[in-house]
Amino acid sequence: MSLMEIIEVPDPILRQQSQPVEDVNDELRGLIKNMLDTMYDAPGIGLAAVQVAVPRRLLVIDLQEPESEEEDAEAVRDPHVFINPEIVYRSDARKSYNEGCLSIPDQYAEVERPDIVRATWIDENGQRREGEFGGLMSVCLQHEVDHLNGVLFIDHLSRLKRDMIVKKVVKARRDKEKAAIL
Ligand code: GNR
Ligand code: NI
Repeated sequence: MSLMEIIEVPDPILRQQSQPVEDVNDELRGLIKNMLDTMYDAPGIGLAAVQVAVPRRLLVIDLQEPESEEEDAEAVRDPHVFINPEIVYRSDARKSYNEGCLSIPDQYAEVERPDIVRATWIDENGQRREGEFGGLMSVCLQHEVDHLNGVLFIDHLSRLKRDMIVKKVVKARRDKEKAAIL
């Protein structure tokens, strides 16, 4: 298992435009495996390649939702891989969700986005795919596609809230580094 380092704000890498994947080959499938391991370890429900410093249009999602309503139901792994995803339809209806981001640790805020989206993408076998998504899958897919365009969930908030969140992350990291030295 090979875990990758997750880049955090305000690293300018997160602002890069990710470039299309040209070839779905074993090297790419190796990267996908490492991204999934990194996402499960974090833990998170999605990860864009740019978050591990690879500015390519590639993202993974696993909502890790329990398969049944049972109290002790185990989350079954159900990884989804999206290569060169394009959102081709957004509903006018919007929905708000309390979002977080592995690149903005421990900070959450309500973000409003289209409720339903349709997307096209290529899967890990190089097959063209198309699908319609609602609920958390829709939220997560839009959050990840934003990453590919250098956009973070905090960009959907007021400048005041955004700046406050980035300051908090920077301070928390500084405090943690200080504690490690003492
Ligand atoms: O783990 C994550 N949880 C999450 C919660 C609400 C909305 C979006 C997300 S995605 C996030 C992982 C991440 O940062 N992906 O880019
Ligand atoms: Ni994120």
